[in-house]
Amino acid sequence: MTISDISRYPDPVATVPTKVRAGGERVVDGWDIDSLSIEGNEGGRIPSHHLSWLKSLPADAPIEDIRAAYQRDGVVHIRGLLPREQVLGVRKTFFEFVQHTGILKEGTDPVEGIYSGLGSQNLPATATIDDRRESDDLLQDVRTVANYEPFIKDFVDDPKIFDMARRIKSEWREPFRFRQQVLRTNVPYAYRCATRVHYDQMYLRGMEPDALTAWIPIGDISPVGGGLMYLEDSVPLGQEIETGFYHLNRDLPEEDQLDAFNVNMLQGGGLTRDCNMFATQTKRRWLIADYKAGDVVFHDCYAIHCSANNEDPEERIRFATDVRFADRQAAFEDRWWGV
Ligand SMILES: O=C(O)CCC(=O)C(=O)O
Ligand SMILES: [Fe+2]
Repeated sequence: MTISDISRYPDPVATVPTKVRAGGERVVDGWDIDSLSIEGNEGGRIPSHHLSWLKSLPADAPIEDIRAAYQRDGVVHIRGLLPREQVLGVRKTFFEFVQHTGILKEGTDPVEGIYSGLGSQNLPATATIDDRRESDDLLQDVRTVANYEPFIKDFVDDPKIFDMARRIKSEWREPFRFRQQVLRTNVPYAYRCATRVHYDQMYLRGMEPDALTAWIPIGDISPVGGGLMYLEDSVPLGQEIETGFYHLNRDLPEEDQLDAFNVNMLQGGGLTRDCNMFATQTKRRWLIADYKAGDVVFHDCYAIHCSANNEDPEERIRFATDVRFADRQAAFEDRWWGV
């Protein structure tokens, strides 16, 4: 018997009632969702009936509205929380920092982050997804170094991000930021290196399931640029799946029970690489957006999300980071403490 990724997990449909939002606009900011073609890591194109728009709120919206959206959806997309020029400045500095690798197209401005094609697979147009091998992550090492650069540290320390996290989680007694953010890059037309379907708590086991993530696009990421996609109404589903893992992991050694990469998990972590199948199986849609530099998306640690392949027609490298917050007075392991 072949064990597919999903068959290893409790069947969510059996226990969590789905609530698919009826209707919704299909054309937003000139993007017609019904003519978009979005491809996951595996499983091919996501049919448009499994796509919908993630609604955004302006940064100066009343905090009650922002909190209500967060509590209802497990995710809130804030437009323009940070000045666009500031975010583009970070993008430019980062791509200048990595330019020596040859990743940028010659003669282009680093702020654009236009891919040179270095290491690309150069397959014929007739190639299918099965012809492609997993792309190498050419920026892995230099990105790790950049994580410690002052221009990144200062950026993630911006009080506007912390302040919004604190206001969304106004019940927290002592909000703090995790000591480490993660920088992520996705070159266009790379395969099987998009973010797998997951919720963050699977990587945060051992701490109270109450962390808040700020996902920050560093540059514009169009709906086909490989930005994060959120599964609608997914917080109860994420909770349900994690409860299933808790039972599945109970017989493992204590250390392994907390491990997001233990024998019960997909190799390399996550629930599945096939976002198309996951949407079908859970009868939910992926919420996508036209992200702009300056936007920040806040999500719950049980909100299920992933990204699609970066198919940006302008060949821009998708660059983003994620920053996490929690209540220092909640029960959690000290591995997450900041200094
Ligand atoms: O940027 C990505 O692709 C992954 C980000 C993510 O999973 C998160 O912010 O929780
Ligand atoms: Fe995540």
